[in-house]
Amino acid sequence: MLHRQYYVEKEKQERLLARKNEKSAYYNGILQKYQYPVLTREHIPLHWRYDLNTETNPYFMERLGVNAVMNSGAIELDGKFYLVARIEGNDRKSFFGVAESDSAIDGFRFRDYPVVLPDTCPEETNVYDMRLTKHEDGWIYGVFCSESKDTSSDDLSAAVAAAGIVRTKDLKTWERLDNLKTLRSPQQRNVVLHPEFVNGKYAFYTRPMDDFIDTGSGGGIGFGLCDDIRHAVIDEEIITSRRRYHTITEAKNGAGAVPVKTEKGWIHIAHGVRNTAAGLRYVLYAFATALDDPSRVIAEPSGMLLGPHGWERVGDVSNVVFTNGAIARENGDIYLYYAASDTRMYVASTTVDRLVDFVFGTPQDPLRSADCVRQRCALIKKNLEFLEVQGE
Ligand code: M1P
Repeated sequence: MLHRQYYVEKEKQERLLARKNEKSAYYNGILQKYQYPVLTREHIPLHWRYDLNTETNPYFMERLGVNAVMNSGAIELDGKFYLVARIEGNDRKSFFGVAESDSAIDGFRFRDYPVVLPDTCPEETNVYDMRLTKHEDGWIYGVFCSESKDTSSDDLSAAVAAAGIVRTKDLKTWERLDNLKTLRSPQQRNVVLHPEFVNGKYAFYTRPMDDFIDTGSGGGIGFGLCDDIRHAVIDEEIITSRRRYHTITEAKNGAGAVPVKTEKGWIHIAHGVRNTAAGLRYVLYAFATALDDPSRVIAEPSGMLLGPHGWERVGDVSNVVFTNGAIARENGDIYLYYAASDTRMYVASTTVDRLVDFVFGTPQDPLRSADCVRQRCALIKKNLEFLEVQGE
């Protein structure tokens, strides 16, 4: 027999899953944010969390609770929208779950089981943040962070981050490949596989780092090539989008969604991190690289594309927005999935045309207040003159 509370919780969840998303009042002309999260811990099926049998769970307690649903890879397959979410259990361990919907902005439902990755790395303690790349070789690759304890250190929390790689055709059966080896960087996180071959090789955006948290000497988002995806080894990483003093990327940055191919270049949406008195602040930013050389930055608009606002600022790791998935549709629509404060998932929409206009039409960061105010005054002057001409 099922507990009566099961029906109460089930009804609540069905109401949540059926709720239509609405455009938020937030406006910047670049992105349309949506009001409600697309995935939260409340979206996790009840049978993943409760023991439904009243004999073994007479009080209908959550036995294996879920703390957060965040950083999700995203992909469209045969007209359906899929998010491969990072689900963090109450035990702090993360794992992946596939949620699907007929709509890009709401209605996401998890499948009956989470993703069961081939357990090929006995030292691996935690996995998270999968980026999904539909590669021109015909496979869908998932690149994620594979975290292990740093056994060379006496510090209990010392860890090593590496990039794990899986591939699939249907998001159901996953083949695990060797973790990426970067010969010159001891740690890796935020690794993204480029969707096309570059000079006949697989190309990765990397994030060279000396340490688990601090990037140390890592100068920004890296780029490297490898011959064999099943045993991926990158010798040289060159830096694409650089970290810079007194910018949104000063502390660190990292590749986010798989780059979107446009007529003018590859558009990247990444995260930038800076330090504040309240801790690290994560925002999203965009830049473009050349079609014939996806490592060469050709446009870098000033500042952030999206920052944590309102309730997005509040969560387990507050003041964070983070993306590792966007869906660029054939009709030019783009859906950017982002997590707020490492707790829940939101979506914002835009189009290729708007993103290209933002990336190529927005001025660069002049890097100094004096130059920034000159830049702003030039805009104000132009606008005031224009308003006068318009008779306003
Ligand atoms: O807590 C914010 C984010 O921190 C990490 O990103 P980065 O490696 O750039 O610091 C990631 O662990 C990410 O999962 C998390 O959202």
